[in-house]
This record gives sequence, structure tokens and C-alpha cells, in this order.
Amino acid sequence: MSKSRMAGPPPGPFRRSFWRSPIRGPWLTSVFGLMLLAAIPVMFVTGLLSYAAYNPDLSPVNDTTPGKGLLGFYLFSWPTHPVWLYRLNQGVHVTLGLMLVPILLFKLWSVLPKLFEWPPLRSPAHMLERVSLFLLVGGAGFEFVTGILNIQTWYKFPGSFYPLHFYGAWVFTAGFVVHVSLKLPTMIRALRSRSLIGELRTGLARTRPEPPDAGYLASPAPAAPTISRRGVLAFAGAGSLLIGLLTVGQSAGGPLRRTALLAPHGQDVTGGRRDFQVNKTAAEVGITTSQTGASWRLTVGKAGQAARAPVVLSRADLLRMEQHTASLPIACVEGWSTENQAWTGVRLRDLALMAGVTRPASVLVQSLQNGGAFGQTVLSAGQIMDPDSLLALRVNGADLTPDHGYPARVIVPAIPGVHNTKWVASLTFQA
Ligand SMILES: Nc1nc2c(c(=O)[nH]1)N[C@H]1C(S)=C(S)[C@@H](COP(=O)(O)O)O[C@H]1N2
Ligand SMILES: [Mo]
Repeated sequence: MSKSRMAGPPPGPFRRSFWRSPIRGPWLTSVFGLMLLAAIPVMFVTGLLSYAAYNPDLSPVNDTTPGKGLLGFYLFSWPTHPVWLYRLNQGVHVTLGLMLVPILLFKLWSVLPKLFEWPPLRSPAHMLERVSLFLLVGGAGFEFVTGILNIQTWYKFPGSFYPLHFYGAWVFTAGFVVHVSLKLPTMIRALRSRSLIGELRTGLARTRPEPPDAGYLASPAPAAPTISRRGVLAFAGAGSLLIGLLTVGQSAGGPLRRTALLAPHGQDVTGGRRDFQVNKTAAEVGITTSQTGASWRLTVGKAGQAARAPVVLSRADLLRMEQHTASLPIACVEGWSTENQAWTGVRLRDLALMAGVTRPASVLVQSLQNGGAFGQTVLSAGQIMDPDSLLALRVNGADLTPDHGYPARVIVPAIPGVHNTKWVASLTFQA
């Protein structure tokens, strides 16, 4: 026996008898664990898809995550159809992520005694398990906090959101995979130890503690229950559903939009009843009417061909070109989306032809807005060539308003909202 074992654990939470909840135990932990086991892979997949949708490999501006090469092994060219693809992906990622917050908190509560396990390290295997827990709990906390801060547009990160959330996801997932492989047999055994239906029929009066377990979850000295397991599950489930209901409308739209009280962009509409949401107004980013008035010109060029002068077009020139209308949403990484709107303008592929590029590999879009990640973007070949990809001049039958990007904005089907650059100044096609 080691010296510390002889001395016994320090007082307080390090003593198992400190933890007295009669409902804490492997069964309850496993029920919350099963919910997370079903949902976390969905978060991981939708997150990786969202990252792929950003065209992070298109230089020079879309994403600057250093050394993502290895972790970006799966990156592919994001499709343009169906047009609601990114809207659905982000709606699921953000809504499900928020709904998991209560489940995660209850799960952490249910395993709290393990944080004070004594002795803290029993063997090399035990040490490995605890390191994986550090990645798991730390990674989960990091992913949830950075994600929630981003959707609340509180961009106070040391650097960009993407690298942080992307690397965090891989760390968290590594911890998750180790944890699930270690705990799966225990979880299955625990789930079989009680019947869910039975628990849902058991009120407070008949609530009995789980028997003490090797995993240190159940209390050796349980107090009298003050809530049933049914009550805890109902509380967690209702919290999760309520958060879902107050969020989902920002992506789903329709009548649900009015219930999206937790969504920062869910309901802002600046321009009257038939208008739709605006993330950032012209005033907010310092775009003035002197920049967007009659003197505005669009520069359409070809990269790497200094000899050839770029084409310079006024808004009237653009309006004289063949106009095309497409019904497309704007879907932001933050989870909020607009309904489909009827955007009208010039096809990007027609503008590529004007620049003398028949088979564009990419296009650099630059805005009047100086600097910053939002002022420029790069689109892929598939996105340029889609017949619904436009440099939009009008929306829903009227000229773009300043807040919607007048004189011209990019709109591309199924793309992350951030690539729909407003107040466009130049397009530079790469052959
Ligand atoms: N020039 C410019 N374009 C921009 C932005 C911006 O801040 N500046 N925001 C982007 C983001 S993050 C999104 S989600 C969409 C939102 O479009 P909206 O502001 O018209 O709602 O525009 C994109 N285009
Ligand atoms: Mo966005």
C-alpha cells in the first residue's frame, strides 16, 4: 500500500463520502453519455463539412490556418447544389451544438466526483485515461465556448476563429475516440442495469440509489433523494428543447423565425416588411455613398497578365449585359440564414469570359471595404461556372440597398455567407 493510501485522501471532495447525490451513478452518466455519443459525431462531420465549404485551400485569402495540410486531408470542392446545402449544414451544426449545452453540463455534473479521485494516478493505464479526459473535457469546453462566442458575434479571439475551432475539434475528437473506446463496455453494462421506461415511471418517493460501482460514480453514503432520475432527465431534455426552439428559427425561417429569440441576427430587418436580414450594414463597415455613387467602377481582370489591361465597367454597363435571376439564400457560418431571395445580375462566368478566361480556376473578389477577412474572398472553379452564381445588382425586383451591397454583390448557391462579398470593387480571374 502506498504512503498516500495509508494516510487516506485529503478531506473534502477527495473523500468519496463527500458526494452524496443518490441519483448519481453509472446508469445516469451512461444515459447522458449515449446522447452525446449520438450527437458529437454529427457535430464533427458538419463542422468538417463547413470548413471544407470555406475553400480553405484557395489562396491567398480564404483561410490562413497554418499547417492544416495533414488535418485537411479530406478537403474537397464544395458543391453548389442543392442551394440549401450550407444552410442545412450550419443550421444543424449550430442548433444541435446549442441544444447539447444542457446535456453536456449534466454529463459533467454526473462525473464530478471523478475529478477528485484519490489517489489521482493509480497506474500508467490510469494516467493515460486521465490525460484523455483532459483532452476530452478541455476540448469540449473549448469547442463550445469558441463556437458560442462566434455565433454571438463576439469576435474577441487571439487570431481567427477558424484555426482555433478547427484544431480544437481534432483535439476534442481524439479525446472523444479514446474515451468512447475505453468506456463503451462500461456504458453498455450500465445501460442494461436499469430500464429507461422503468426509470421514467419512477417518481421521487420510489427513487433508490444506484449500487456502488468500480467507477466511483455512485455515492457510498447517499442522502435522501430530492429529485428523481426522471426529473433530471426531464429537466435536461426540456432545457435542450427550449434552447432548440429559441434558436432553430434563425436557420429554418418561416413562422419559426419569430421564435428565434436567442439568435442575434434572427430578426433584424432594416428596410421594411419585404426586406430580409442584414449582418453588417454599410454604415457599420464605413462604406459611403461617395464610393458607391456614379463614380463607382468594377474592375474585371485576369491574374498574372500585366500586359493585358483589365476591363472597367460602370453599373450601367453591367445592367446592359445579359441579366439572370436566381432564387438563393444567404447562410452564415453562425447558423442564421435568409429565406431564398430573387437575386438578379450578371453571371460570374460571363464576367470571366470578358476578362478573357474561358476556364477559370478561381476568382479573387475584392470589396470597397479596406482590409479584413470580410473584404475579400476567393471562389472555386465550380462556383464561378454555376449558372446561378451572380454578381447581383438587384434583389426581389429592386436595386440592391446600400446594406445589401449596392452597387454589386456576389451571390453563389450553397456557399458560406461570408463569401457573398458586398460592395464589390474588383474581380480577378485565375486561368
Ligand atoms: N464587403 C463585405 N461583404 C460581406 C460581409 C462584410 O462584412 N463585408 N459580411 C459577409 C458575411 S459574414 C455574411 S454572412 C454575408 C451576410 O450578408 P448580409 O450582411 O447582407 O446579411 O455577407 C458577407 N459579405
Ligand atoms: Mo457570415
